[in-house]
Amino acid sequence: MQKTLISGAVISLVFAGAFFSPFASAHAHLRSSEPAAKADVMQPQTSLTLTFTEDVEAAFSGVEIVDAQQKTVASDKAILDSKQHSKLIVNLAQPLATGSYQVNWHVLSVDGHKTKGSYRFNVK
Ligand SMILES: [Cu+2]
Repeated sequence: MQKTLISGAVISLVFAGAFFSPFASAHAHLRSSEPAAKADVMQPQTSLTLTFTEDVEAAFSGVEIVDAQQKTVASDKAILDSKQHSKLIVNLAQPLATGSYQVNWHVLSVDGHKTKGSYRFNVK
């Protein structure tokens, strides 16, 4: 009886490890963005998309856009793409004026890990 319980517990641990370990090291890093990092954008920009390596929780994730004068650009709260939960969409209040912008993002991955980063792009 005792032996059965212990081996049951060991088997459960092995299964739990096999199930969780692929996710444990897989934090949500920025895979790509639109506009892309360091891009020079010509067309009017009314939204930004950020695609991560893992699905993220929109409620605990955010994107801030600041201009060259360190002023925050007015935007809606980042929302998840309805079909792709690794993609955040930020709609801007107005198209971006010519200039240099920095995007500061922070996300909570569905595995419970927080990551953050930033990148820049230019509107020509
Ligand atoms: Cu993680």
